[in-house]
Amino acid sequence: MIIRRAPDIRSSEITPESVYVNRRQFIRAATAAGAVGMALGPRALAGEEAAQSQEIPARFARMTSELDEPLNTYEDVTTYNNFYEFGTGKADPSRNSGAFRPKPWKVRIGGECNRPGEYDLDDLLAGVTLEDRVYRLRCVEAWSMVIPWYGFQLSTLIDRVEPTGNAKFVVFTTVVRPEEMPGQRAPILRWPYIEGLRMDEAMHPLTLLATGVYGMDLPNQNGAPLRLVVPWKYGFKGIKSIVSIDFVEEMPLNTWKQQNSFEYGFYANVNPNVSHPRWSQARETRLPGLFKNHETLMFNGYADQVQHMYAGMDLERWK
Ligand SMILES: Nc1nc2c(c(=O)[nH]1)N[C@H]1C(S)=C(S)[C@@H](COP(=O)(O)O)O[C@H]1N2
Ligand SMILES: [Mo]
Repeated sequence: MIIRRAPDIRSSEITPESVYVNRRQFIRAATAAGAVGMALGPRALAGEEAAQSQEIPARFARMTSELDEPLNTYEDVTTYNNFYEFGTGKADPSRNSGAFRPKPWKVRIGGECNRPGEYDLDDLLAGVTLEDRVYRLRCVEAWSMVIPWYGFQLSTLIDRVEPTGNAKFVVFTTVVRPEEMPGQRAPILRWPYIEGLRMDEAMHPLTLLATGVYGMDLPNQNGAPLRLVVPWKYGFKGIKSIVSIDFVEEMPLNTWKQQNSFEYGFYANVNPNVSHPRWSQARETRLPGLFKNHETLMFNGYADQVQHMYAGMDLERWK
């Protein structure tokens, strides 16, 4: 697979000018180390009009990553995407997702839990404190970014719906709307896209449900209105536009394992020592950049926080 930058699109063509200008101011300012993970209080999802005029909040002028690695720009994060429901090219999701309607939105919660049901996203978010979380995103294709997500811990939602003792895994499903998602009109993958986590992974404090990026609502191409972020796993675990969450006893068959079981299995933890069948995972291309300009870290740099969950597992076999 050839990894390259998105085609050269002028920023002014793809973002409202206010965002573009702010972003440039932000780039100039965002060099010093700053606060991460600050709680910001509940924030209602903006209406359609507001979404179009969203501006990068001023706090990002002070905020860089705790990792001492600069944040990728809003433009990077929103124009270089994998979201096959909108096409397989990196620019397809930003170009082809304009007709997608992420509001209103319902999430069905089911399986082994005491409070199953179909919830309005607004009700699920009521009383939840959204916060900024800066994480590295490492795609299995060996490119990476540093992204300031906006969201809340998945554990908060799981606690509310009270899984039973039989719940061993959580399964997430992406919406199916071929009318709004042109990629779904072709059998690129077997729709819907499905992902899963083991219960302890799902409850881990690093595991996020994101509703936004750069403090603003998620653009459609990034998985509006609700997507998963699991920073120590390859990006494909971060399922987008989630419509259902189910608690189950058996390990689910996630989309990429079903598609290419010889490549990665269920876990897909970032591991520089285990190569993809067609390329090494030892290094990565931190965008925007060329070639493999960055060393890939075990568990994407989160080993001290997550490796205990895999103690005793053969990471070569359980990849
Ligand atoms: N439903 C769905 N979720 C998805 C994908 C997809 O094609 N469909 N692509 C995955 C992959 S491979 C990556 S790297 C991340 C990219 O997230 P981003 O576009 O917000 O950077 O989304 C993941 N989630
Ligand atoms: Mo990916």
